Parts: sequence; structure tokens; C-alpha cells
Amino acid sequence: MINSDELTKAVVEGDSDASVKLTKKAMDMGISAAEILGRRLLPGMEIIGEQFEKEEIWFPELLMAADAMKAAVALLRPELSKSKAPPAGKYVIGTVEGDAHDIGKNLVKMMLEQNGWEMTDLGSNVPTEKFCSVIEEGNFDILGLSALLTVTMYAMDDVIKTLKVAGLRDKVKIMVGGAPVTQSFADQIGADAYAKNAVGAARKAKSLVNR
Ligand code: B1M
Repeated sequence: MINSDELTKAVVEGDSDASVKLTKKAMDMGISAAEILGRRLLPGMEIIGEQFEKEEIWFPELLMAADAMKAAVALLRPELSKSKAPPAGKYVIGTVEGDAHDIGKNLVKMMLEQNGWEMTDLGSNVPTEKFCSVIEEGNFDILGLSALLTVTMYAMDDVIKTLKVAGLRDKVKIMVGGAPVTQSFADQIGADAYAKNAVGAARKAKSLVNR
């Protein structure tokens, strides 16, 4: 048996060896990937975010916690990404310019893969011009933009404006998300959809292409 708090603690303490070991153990015990993620790993990210905000920890600890989280998520990825749905369409996703946060974006990507979307991942800190050239050259149904910083969410506005200027805005539906993003911000910048989390992203993606 593992104590459910142990894995959360491993993430908070930035202990990648322990987070990997305990995730493997939980999987061997038959605990679902969704439960390991939602009940044990993500709470660790919440705690670490609060500690950082209160200046109880500093950047290196934040980074170590993120690494411990990512190492554990890598083990869950095969199960989380198993496609159970028929092909849904083509979706390109990235975190906007100036923003290095990619854990949430990666979860959204996995959830969409599981729902049958063919995913192209541009990574994080993606320049506005890159989003535009990908839309110009590719044939995607949806462009997903993620941002975790209040300062970088405005890059989403830049992407939409730049696509408009290039005459590409109507070529693709645009979904936005990330902790500081809200429905009213999405409306303000003219996005087609906002999703609060990965499950919502899959639901909204389906409704956007109406298949
Ligand atoms: Co940073 N960071 N960070 N950080 N970090 C936050 C976001 C912060 C809230 C912490 C805090 O102060 N409490 C704060 C932002 C404050 C603000 O802007 N209001 C912050 C800061 C300030 C910073 C730095 C500036 C710190 C510094 O340098 N002094 C710096 C910025 C670097 C940069 O981007 N240029 C920085 C760096 C980092 C690390 C590199 C150490 C690391 C990121 C590692 C990585 O991602 N590879 C990190 C981390 C881990 C966090 C916290 C602790 C956790 C973020 C996370 O992964 N959450 C975070 C505090 C927090 O959120 N509690 C914090 C888990 C993830 C699953 O949730 O990303 O919200 P989230 O994704 C969700 C939804 O938002 C949604 O679905 C996801 C899954 O359900 N979603 C979408 C996300 N994208 C979507 C797209 C969609 C739809 C839904 O459609 C396309």
C-alpha cells in the first residue's frame, strides 16, 4: 500500500526518484492514471504554487517540483493517451510566446488524443509568427493556445490579430486556456472557445467542429 499523500509530497519536495517510484507502485496496484494524476500529482502542483506565491520557496524548488511532476506524468502518458474514440480532426497546440509552462498544455494534448484528435504540439514559448505560419501551411481544424502567466495571456490576442491581418483567421477555430484565462478574456480577444481544464477542452473541441 502507498499512502496517497506520499506521492503528493514527492512532487512538493521535488523528488523525481520518489515520484517515479511511487507512481509505478500506484499503477502496479491498479490505481487508474486519471486518479493518480488528479488526486495525487495535481494537488502537489497546487501546494507548490501557493508556497511560491507566499515566498516560502524559490524558483529552484518550483523547477524541481515541476520536474518531479513531469517524470511521473511521463509514466502515465501511455494510458492517458490511449485513443478510445474515432478520428475527430486535426488540432495544433502550443504555449504562447514568453511562457515556458507546458504541464497543463501537455495534459490538454493527452486528453484530446484520447478523444481521437490528431495532435501537433508546437511546444512552449512559441512565437506568434510560428503559430501563423503553421496555420498558413497546415490544414488544422483547431488551434489551441495555452498561457499560465497574466503577462503572456496577451500574446493570445497577438496571435489572433496577426492571423486576421494575414487573412487566416477564418481558416481555423481558436481555443484558449490556462490558469489566468477566463471566458470573458476569450470573448474579448475573439477566440472561438475557452476551456477551463483538459476535460473541458475535449468537450469544447468536439462542439467546435460539430462532428
Ligand atoms: Co510558474 N508560475 N513561473 N513555473 N508555476 C505559476 C503559473 C504562478 C501562478 C505561481 C504563483 O506565483 N503562484 C505564477 C504566475 C503568476 C501570474 O502570472 N499571475 C508563476 C510564475 C510567476 C513563474 C515565473 C515568472 C517565476 C520566476 O521566474 N520568478 C516563471 C516564468 C517562466 C516563463 O514562463 N517564462 C515560472 C516558471 C515555472 C517553472 C519553469 C518552474 C514551472 C513550469 C514547468 C513546466 O511547465 N514545464 C512552473 C510551475 C510548475 C508553476 C505552477 C506551480 C504550476 C503550473 C502547473 O503546471 N499546474 C504554477 C502555480 C499554479 O498553477 N498553481 C505557476 C498544473 C497544470 C496541470 O495546470 O497549467 O493550469 P495548468 O493547466 C490546466 C488548465 O489551466 C487548463 O487545463 C490544464 C489541465 O487541466 N489549460 C488549458 C491549460 N492550458 C490550456 C489550453 C486550453 C484549454 C485548457 O486550450 C488550448
